[in-house]
Amino acid sequence: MEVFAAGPTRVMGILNVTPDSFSDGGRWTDLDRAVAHGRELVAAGAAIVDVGGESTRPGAERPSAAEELRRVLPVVEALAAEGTVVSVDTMRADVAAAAVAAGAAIINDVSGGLADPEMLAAVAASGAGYVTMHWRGHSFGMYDQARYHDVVAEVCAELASRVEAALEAGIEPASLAIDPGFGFAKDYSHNWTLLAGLERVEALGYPVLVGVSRKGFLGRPGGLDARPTDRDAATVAVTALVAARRVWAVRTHEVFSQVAAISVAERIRAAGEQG
Ligand code: PMM
Repeated sequence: MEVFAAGPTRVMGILNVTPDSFSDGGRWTDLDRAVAHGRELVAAGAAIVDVGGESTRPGAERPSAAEELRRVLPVVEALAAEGTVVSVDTMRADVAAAAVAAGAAIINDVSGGLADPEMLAAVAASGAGYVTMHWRGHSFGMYDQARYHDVVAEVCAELASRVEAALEAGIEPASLAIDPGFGFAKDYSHNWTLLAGLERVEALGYPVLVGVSRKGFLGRPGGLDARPTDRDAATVAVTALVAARRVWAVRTHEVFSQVAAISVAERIRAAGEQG
């Protein structure tokens, strides 16, 4: 799949059409404003816009499938009609199938197919790309699951088994990307250890998506980051470091600075290659 091809790191811009996401909940629930924000993400350099209708914030209540569809589909339709590559952040097979029919190119499933037994078959039948993320359970109580002997080894093993399940369901290897799931059933030190061990996630052999944008573990010690947007600078720092490794994509709220960070990494690479 073209969108998963090797090359410089891409930016996946986040468009949460939810009333309750942790950093942008409630901002883009109106259709016109959501579509306008999607266009802003593209204008800032996002290669993909990730539309989500369910918050995964710890303790968030799940919307019904009908409500999720109501939030997501019109936005997907409008952006895809303009030629934007749209991914849809959903754990539901019905939402995935309807989103692809509305023009989405990728299904971004934070549960890796674990939340809905029909998901992998639905994605395979749709022909869409699939991002499978490391996940151990719904947000309610997910920190009880943050227990590891070796977080990198266990995340890699669990991701590999989700890849296996996706392939068995008929998803093409070239249509798959993987994501270690920063912040999902991971505590502060697990997230940093995973970033330090990203090479081992890459060694699974699939494009890697990194989603750290504004997450709590990026906060500065001493409570200096009162608001999630205060973590944008740390998010850019992570983007620069992982872009130097050419991970497939970073999923971020703020796009413009990530594009700059990726451009810096690419110019250093080019200069090094010239000798
Ligand atoms: N994080 C969130 C939601 N969806 N999808 C992927 N693939 N990876 C992530 O890390 C991820 C995700 C939670 O963040 P948000 O509420 O700001 O969207």
